[in-house]
Amino acid sequence: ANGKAANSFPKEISAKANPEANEATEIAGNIIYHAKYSPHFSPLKFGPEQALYATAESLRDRLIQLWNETYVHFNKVDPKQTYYLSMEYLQGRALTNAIGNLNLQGPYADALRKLGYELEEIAEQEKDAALGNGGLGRLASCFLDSMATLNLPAWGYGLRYRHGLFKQLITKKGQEEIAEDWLEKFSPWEIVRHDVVFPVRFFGNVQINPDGSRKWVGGDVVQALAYDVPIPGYNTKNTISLRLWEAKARAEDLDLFQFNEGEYELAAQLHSRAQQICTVLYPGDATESGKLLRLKQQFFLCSASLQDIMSRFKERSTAEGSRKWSDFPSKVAVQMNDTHPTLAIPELMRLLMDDNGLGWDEAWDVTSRTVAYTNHTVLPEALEKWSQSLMWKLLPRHMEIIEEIDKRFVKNIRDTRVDLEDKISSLSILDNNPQKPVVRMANLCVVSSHTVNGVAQLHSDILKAELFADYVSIWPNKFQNKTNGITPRRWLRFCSPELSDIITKWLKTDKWITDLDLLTGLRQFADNEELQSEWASAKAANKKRLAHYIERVTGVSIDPNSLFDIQVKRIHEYKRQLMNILGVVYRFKKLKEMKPEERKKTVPRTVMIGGKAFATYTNAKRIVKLVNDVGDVVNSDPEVNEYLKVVFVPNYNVTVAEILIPGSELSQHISTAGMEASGTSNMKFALNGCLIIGTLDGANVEIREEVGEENFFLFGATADQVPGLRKEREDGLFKPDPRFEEAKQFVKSGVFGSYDYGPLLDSLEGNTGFGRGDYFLVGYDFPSYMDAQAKVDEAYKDKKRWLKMSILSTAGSGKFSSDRTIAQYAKEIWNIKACPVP
Ligand code: GPQ
Repeated sequence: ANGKAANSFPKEISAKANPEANEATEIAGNIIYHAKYSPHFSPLKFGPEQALYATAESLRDRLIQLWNETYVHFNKVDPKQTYYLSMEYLQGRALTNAIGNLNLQGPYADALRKLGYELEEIAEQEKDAALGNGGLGRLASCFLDSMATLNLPAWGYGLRYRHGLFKQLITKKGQEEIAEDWLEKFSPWEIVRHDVVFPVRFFGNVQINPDGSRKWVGGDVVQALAYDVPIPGYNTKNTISLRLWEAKARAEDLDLFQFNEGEYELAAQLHSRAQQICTVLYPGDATESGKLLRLKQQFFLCSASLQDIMSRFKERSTAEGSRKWSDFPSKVAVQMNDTHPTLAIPELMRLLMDDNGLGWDEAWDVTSRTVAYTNHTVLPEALEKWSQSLMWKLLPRHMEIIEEIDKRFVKNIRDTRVDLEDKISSLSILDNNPQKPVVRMANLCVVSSHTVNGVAQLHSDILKAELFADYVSIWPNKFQNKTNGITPRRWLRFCSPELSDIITKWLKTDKWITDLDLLTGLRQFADNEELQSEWASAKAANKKRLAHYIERVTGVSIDPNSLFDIQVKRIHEYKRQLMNILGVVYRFKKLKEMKPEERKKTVPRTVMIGGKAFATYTNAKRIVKLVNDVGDVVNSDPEVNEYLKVVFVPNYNVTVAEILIPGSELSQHISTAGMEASGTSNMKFALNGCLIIGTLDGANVEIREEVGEENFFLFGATADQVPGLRKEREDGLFKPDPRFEEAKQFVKSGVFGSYDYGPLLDSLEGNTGFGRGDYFLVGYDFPSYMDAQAKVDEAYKDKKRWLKMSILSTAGSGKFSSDRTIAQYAKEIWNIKACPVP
């Protein structure tokens, strides 16, 4: 609080009674109204937390108004509408974003000041909505922002997990996970729709009716209840919806008889089973019960969403008169975010046939013209395969339908493509391997969708050349690329207002916020000294803010004049945080060996690494531990710590990203080529004038093309070299670089403590014993990585050159707006048009 009236309840402000009433006064009055009449806390107190909820509710009033207007307008125009089905959304905080999208920063800041608070301070009270794991979930959230901003008739569907992504604690043991609870108090952003409830069945059996039709009966029925999160577009009235389903048992599912017998757990069995469905994001699926729960979640999302979509279609049909199911694909597009919502396919078939009386051919035609699939990975372990027996148990009718889809597909290939005979076993949906019969979800998606897309050009090319090559020969026009994007509102305008204002000043317009290609207009000023000095001071301010944050959360003080080098993303061996930290270890060793006057000539660096490791991913956790151990030793070394600091940034999430990215100067996107489908943080960093050191992987390829190769620190093997290099390695032909050996040896020597890094380092060795023979080619790429790092140091010494590269990086980032991505989906996959609220 700014020392004024904070914490005690302010006097009521009435806009009417005040002749000087302006927007800020009105907002302040509204905030107080909510604090008083939508109370969530004991009366009389108005601390920062009370202020946050009341402020959010005052905004929610506006959002509900806009949401209603949008809904009424869509209903009236009845355009074709897209439904984005995703098991994950990484929304982050909503307050600053909503205020910014509605362009109310000034009035809200003034209003809160009247009440004794700074807007930033209030915004910081909000918890992240972390209903996702990483890139895939954040992409879905950026897409929603763009859909609303482009006035597209589109909605998101997801699950209302009680516990989102775990909170990461760093202790002596390394990473520890604790449950996060974004709904601990409540979320001011969701609106429960008590009238939107659908039954979702699990288990049971298939009943065959006298007329031969089939019906799924019995089993457990759980209610899906809708919660809507309003998604405002930027500078438009259009406000769309993220509809999150919550699982609820019915009252009659509580067995009162058993309860009165004292059998409380038994009595509430169905209640607790229903409750489990939305309890946690991505439950561990190593066990059978974990697998079952995850499959239930997936089906729950698909069934509830499709029932909702179909009932809206029917409602609008009645309004219009007669409309047939064959019109469904001209009114509805369903996008599946990876294979997680694949069950939408058999569920739509089932609802059309069993509940609405369509025949197979008609239902298939409707379904396959409605659904499209986005692939986000080529890693075999991430391609979903569900056990057939589990599926038969949980979803018997869907398994019948999947078998029939597969049977017809295989017959069609046999009849028309003799050349593919020996490919049938890999093309088919069911893998009937007697050891472990499974359903291959990606195959079901490809066979059933009208369009399949990858998420960066290189990734889409690999999909066509490898993973889906034989399908391409069957359906050459089914496959597309849609390079990912990020919303420039959250990832530049709101997270770095300083840099945004400079851009607006030099471009003489703020239109770049919705037309990001305008950033190319900065190129002509890249050498301009005035711009460079403004640019440098905005960066310096962001670096200072970042340094404060790091000091606050880790206790490590870092030098804002050092080069800020950041790698933040999920911890995964293919992303190669291990290469980064081994590079740091080598740098540390060399600094130790230098004479003091030699050290003075080096470029001081602060290396920040952050990210969460999946709870059961042992090697990823060892990497987290190593980064922390290296940091402890380096940061407390009086000879070296002026020139090198190493910080593990705990609990990386959307909000932390909003602090790190604006303050970054170099960021690392160093995955083994061919393994990162796209990456999206690379785009956020580049947009914020941060230079990239990276491989030719995912969207790095396109970023380098856009910003210019002289502004990108490239190294490493290319995707097409990787298989050959792995083979060479297996054949014992790999000669390790001495720097690589030295770095590993240094870790083994115990300088960084007594933790046993043996198993982690062994994963980088040959093809026998431990590990996978350096499957990720850390050893192969290490020397070129170190050479590229040396070039970074050289470039940083020349401040003007670095600033120019930084400006050109931002100037070349226009392509990576999610507005561009979504406009392409709308035109080339969904066939939908903007529907702006007048
Ligand atoms: N991605 Cl399959 C995820 O974050 N989770 C997943 O389950 C899968 C993919 C990422 C992918 O690794 C990144 O390269 C992409 O940039 C991101 O999806 C969005 O497409």
